Amino acid sequence: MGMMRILIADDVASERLYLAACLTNLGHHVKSVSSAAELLKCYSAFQPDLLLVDIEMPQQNGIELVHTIRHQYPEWVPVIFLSGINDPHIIAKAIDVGGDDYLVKPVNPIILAAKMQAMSRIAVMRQRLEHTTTQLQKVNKLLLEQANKDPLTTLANRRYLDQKLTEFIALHGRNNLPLTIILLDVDFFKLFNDYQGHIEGDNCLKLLSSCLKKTFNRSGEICGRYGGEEFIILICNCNEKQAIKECQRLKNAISKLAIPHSHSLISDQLTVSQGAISWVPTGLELVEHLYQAVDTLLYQAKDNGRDQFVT
Ligand code: GH3
Ligand code: MG
Ligand code: MG
Ligand code: MG
Ligand code: MG
Repeated sequence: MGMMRILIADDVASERLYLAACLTNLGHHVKSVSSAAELLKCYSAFQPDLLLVDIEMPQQNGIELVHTIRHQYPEWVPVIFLSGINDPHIIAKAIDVGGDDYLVKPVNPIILAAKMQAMSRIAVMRQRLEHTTTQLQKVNKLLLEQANKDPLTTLANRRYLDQKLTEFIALHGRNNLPLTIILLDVDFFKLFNDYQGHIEGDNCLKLLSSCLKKTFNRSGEICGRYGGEEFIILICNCNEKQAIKECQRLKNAISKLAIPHSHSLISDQLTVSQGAISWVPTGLELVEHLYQAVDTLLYQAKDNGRDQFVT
């Protein structure tokens, strides 16, 4: 059995001395006080693993004291009541306010030692449970982050985009606000990979992603990786006129990156094509249909010669 920090409250000095002696003998660290008020005063600083509380004390009695503690401190510390009264109703009441056990005085030292063992066992199990819960919460948080993130670019992934788009459709539908979806596809990226290699290709996607993140970092703007070398930007409260500006802004930002592309058929640096749709949702739109619509515009941009956008 491990050492416990035990806090005793009893108004009778001889009782305190007797209990303290028994518990110190068992190897515990003991502090004793003579009233409820005193116990409350040193409670936080002492950080007890166990409370031994006398029921009959002047001013605040033990039951009231434990009632206060159970309401004031969220973390559970085991409480054993001590009393000269062997009355079933008082025992029931003591357990009801949050006591874990009840010993009738005079306390037999062998029984006291056995009770300490039981309490220490429960305390250990409780610590393990708390530890496990904390670990699970951490894992949960990590998994949730991973579930929504594309590992290569650390942008939002398709799953998160779908979820946000569904949310935005409902929200904009309700508020009669325009929503914009931009779909971006890198031009001649297969040729980029073929001539500069896949590693360079990956680096290029990372560069593009951080550029997207910087370009669309205001609230109500979300960019994510739709798949492969295709990215989506969702812009809240954005109509077609504004969407044209956003597409132009993105085109400029990517042109400023000036990523060399030795085998592009239209430029000596990396370019992208974009399709964008802007509309006021009814709230009933299906994500799949919207992607199809914006994809059609993207392919018009490709057909028209790439390095441009179609809205
Ligand atoms: P287009 O202008 O018509 O879009 O031509 P494209 O070559 O970009 O189009 P295509 O769809 O034929 O090729 C896309 C390429 O993107 C093919 C694929 O190897 C590459 N790609 C997709 N995902 C990744 C990735 O994670 N890393 C790298 N390096 N390449 C990728
Ligand atoms: Mg007393
Ligand atoms: Mg593509
Ligand atoms: Mg492409
Ligand atoms: Mg293609």
